[in-house]
Amino acid sequence: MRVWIVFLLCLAGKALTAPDLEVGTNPVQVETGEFDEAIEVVEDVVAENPCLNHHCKKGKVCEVDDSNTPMCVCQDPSTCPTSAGEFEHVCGTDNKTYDSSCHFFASKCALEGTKKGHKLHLDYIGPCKYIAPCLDNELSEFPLRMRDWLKNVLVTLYERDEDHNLLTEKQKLKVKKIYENEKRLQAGEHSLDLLAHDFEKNYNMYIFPVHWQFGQLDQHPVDGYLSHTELAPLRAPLIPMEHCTTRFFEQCDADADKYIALEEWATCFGIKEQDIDKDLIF
Ligand SMILES: *[C@@H]1O[C@H](CO)[C@@H](O)[C@H](O)[C@H]1NC(C)=O
Ligand SMILES: [Ca+2]
Ligand SMILES: [Ca+2]
Repeated sequence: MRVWIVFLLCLAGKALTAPDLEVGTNPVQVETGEFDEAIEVVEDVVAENPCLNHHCKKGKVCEVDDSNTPMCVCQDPSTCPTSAGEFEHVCGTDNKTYDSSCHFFASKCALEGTKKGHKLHLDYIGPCKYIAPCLDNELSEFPLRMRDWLKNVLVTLYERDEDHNLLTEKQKLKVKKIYENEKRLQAGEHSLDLLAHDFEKNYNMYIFPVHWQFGQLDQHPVDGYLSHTELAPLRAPLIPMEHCTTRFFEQCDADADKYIALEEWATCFGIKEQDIDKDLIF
């Protein structure tokens, strides 16, 4: 549970820059930008080195052609920084271990245009390992823990906020209500029975946290849908710890169009249809 909180604080991004946070060392070091495969920003600035302001997406590097025009070409994996240890390894959806995410994206780039390359994604952080199948009863436990965790993360961000701007003013108002509610289940190890009971009794406290997490992930682009890439910052560190992660998010995509819509997401977390509200994402 503690590890979950640590990496969500990283997801929230700015948290790590706050010097007095006791979040401990984070073994996964996930940044929200880490999995952005799709962003390619090109700026037209005349500079001495045309590559200076030419950004390439992950797996590519800038080179100039004969006419001094910058372009993005696949990075040679051997030019990736040598990884410092196992914790930098990543496992691809091909169940192959890559030395680092740099090696992974460079290898994926080399497959660009092929069906294999299209299907290849970064699956999780750490070397590939055996992941036990997720049983039905375990699958139903997953959202219980995750919801509780999301609520606790928001409360933690709220408590530590002061002037770190971890949350916007509007978000703070929402979390304040949860934080000040005396009936709130305090953070800690709770039995699944208690978590289920609390969800029933204090259902309203869970609505905002579920929406908030969706908004944190739905960034590239902000369109009310989560792509595989947008989900990756949450999924990738979670899979090695929670073996139901993959199955959970697969079944969240109820219409199997490869995107998780807000309605699908909220339903997955047990939010009732009438409480799903895109205006709660801000
Ligand atoms: C993936 O690779 C790991 C380690 O090599 C192995 O233990 C595991 O069984 C593999 N999983 C699948 C689904 O093939
Ligand atoms: Ca999106
Ligand atoms: Ca869908």
